[in-house]
Amino acid sequence: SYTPSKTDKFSFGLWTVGWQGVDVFGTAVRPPMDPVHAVEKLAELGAAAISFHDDDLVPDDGTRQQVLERFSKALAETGIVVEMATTNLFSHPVFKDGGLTANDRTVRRYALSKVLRNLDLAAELGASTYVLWGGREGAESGGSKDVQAALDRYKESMDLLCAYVQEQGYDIRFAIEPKPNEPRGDILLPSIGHAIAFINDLAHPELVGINPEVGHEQMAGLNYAHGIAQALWHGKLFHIDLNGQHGPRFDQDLRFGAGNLREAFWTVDVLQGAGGRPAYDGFVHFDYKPPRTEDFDGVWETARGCMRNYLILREKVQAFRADPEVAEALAVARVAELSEPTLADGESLADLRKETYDPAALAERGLGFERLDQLAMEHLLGVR
Ligand code: GLT
Ligand code: MN
Ligand code: MN
Ligand code: MN
Repeated sequence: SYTPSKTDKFSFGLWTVGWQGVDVFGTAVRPPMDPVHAVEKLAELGAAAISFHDDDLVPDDGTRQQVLERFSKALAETGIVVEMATTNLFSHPVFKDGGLTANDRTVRRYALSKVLRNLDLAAELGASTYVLWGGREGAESGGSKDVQAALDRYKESMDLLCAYVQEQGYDIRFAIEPKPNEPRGDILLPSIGHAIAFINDLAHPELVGINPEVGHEQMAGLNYAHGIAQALWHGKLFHIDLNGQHGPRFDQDLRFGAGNLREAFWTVDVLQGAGGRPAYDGFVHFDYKPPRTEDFDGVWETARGCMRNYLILREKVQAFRADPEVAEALAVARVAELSEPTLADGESLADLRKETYDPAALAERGLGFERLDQLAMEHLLGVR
């Protein structure tokens, strides 16, 4: 029953299962993976979609046509769709000071042309989301980057890209992916909140949302479930990158469910529409790295694990929400009361000011949050 099917809308980046294990301290531990093999294997495991960077799929102009033909054939044969695409603006040395916000204007022009080229391919392959992860947009030192100028240039690029998409009539929306640091010492748009604030100052805010990654928020010590709840509140959760992370440290990119399991539970709860809100209905995209210890069997084990953990947690969350004792604990905790406006219809501030309050009595009431949380814990631990 934890076997995924296409209706679960699971999606994987080509660069995830295809990660060769190159890290700061070591070389590749696995050979490159043929994108066609990735598509076939992911289809067999029950995924619905894939995503890619330009350089993952078409690293070489010489073989571009041939690669795209084989790839499209694999998509048609497996029914796997391309739901998202993105640009690699971080690997090549030319991007050592960033792409869209590099100090060097010629680098910025090259970066934008690279995005445009892959955006055309994304549209051709039917992607609905185009992600921008600004891994190299940032700095290691204070004087080297004029942050306000960098934000001007980031905005300039986003405005141009939005206008281009509209001109071409592409059915694509952009999703900015925040990250606090790594590979740059400090990255611009470091958190969900920074990114949303930035989007509100763009020329076409309706075309731009965010693609928050579990580990990236947790690297900054932030609560991912709260973060995506706020993104939903702003109507900005265009896409998600699910993975696992053990608190603030380097970006671990573990499979979903590993690392902070409790936050994974609340994440699925939010995505499923906690408290009767509309659920997230986009693709459930995994962005993780199969650890270097694994051979290809281990790689597919981690892909299976991401989906299986999501399905297990979905079942746990549903059981938690359907549990009558949880309903009672929620009532004691006054959770639904928070949806009641503080001022009733027709009331004015004068009405609440003239009321007499008994703060001492109000302060005496316990809220029973710990019992509620223990119930969640017991669902998660499988004893209820
Ligand atoms: C890279 C990064 C991810 C981004 C990808 C999109 S690439 O692996 O670590 O978090 O989502 O560019
Ligand atoms: Mn990451
Ligand atoms: Mn990511
Ligand atoms: Mn990543």
